[in-house]
Amino acid sequence: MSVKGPPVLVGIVMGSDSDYPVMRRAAEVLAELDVPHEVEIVSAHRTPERMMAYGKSAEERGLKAIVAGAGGAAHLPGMLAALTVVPVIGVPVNVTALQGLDALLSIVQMPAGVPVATVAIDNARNAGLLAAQIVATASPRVREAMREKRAARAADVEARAAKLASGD
Ligand code: RP5
Repeated sequence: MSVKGPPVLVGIVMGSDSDYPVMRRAAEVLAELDVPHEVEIVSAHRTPERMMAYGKSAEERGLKAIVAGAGGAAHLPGMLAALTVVPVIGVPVNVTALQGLDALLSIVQMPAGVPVATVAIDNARNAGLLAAQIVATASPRVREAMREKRAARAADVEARAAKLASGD
């Protein structure tokens, strides 16, 4: 008997398992916010058919956002964005001699018409947070979880500021 979980709302994909140490941070923050997500390896140049199938089925599978990470020429986010109207957030991964600058430019410089929201090099956590905010537009529960997370972060900074000011 298979137990059906809640529908997956965010897809996290990456070109290679070598991207996973960076991309896992998107999964971590989505787990913290209790947003159902999946993690897949989908390479634009090594498995183009798999990428096509993933992009074409994203909407009907109910995905509300896709976080796509890749290094080097990094065409995965742009190609997925071309295949679906589900918003795509690209994560440039630092895996080459150019330290992620190649991936950053490749992902951020999409020609007009097919946008890819792009976060900083290796900042998969921000990509996860942005995906959660997209989900939150239709989910008061996730919106509240985001607010709580921001408040906790602000309280943490206040505590550090107070500690510094007290000379401890
Ligand atoms: C890209 O090539 C992947 O996204 C990865 O960042 C990079 C290197 O992949 P591996 O050779 O480590 O599998 O497609």
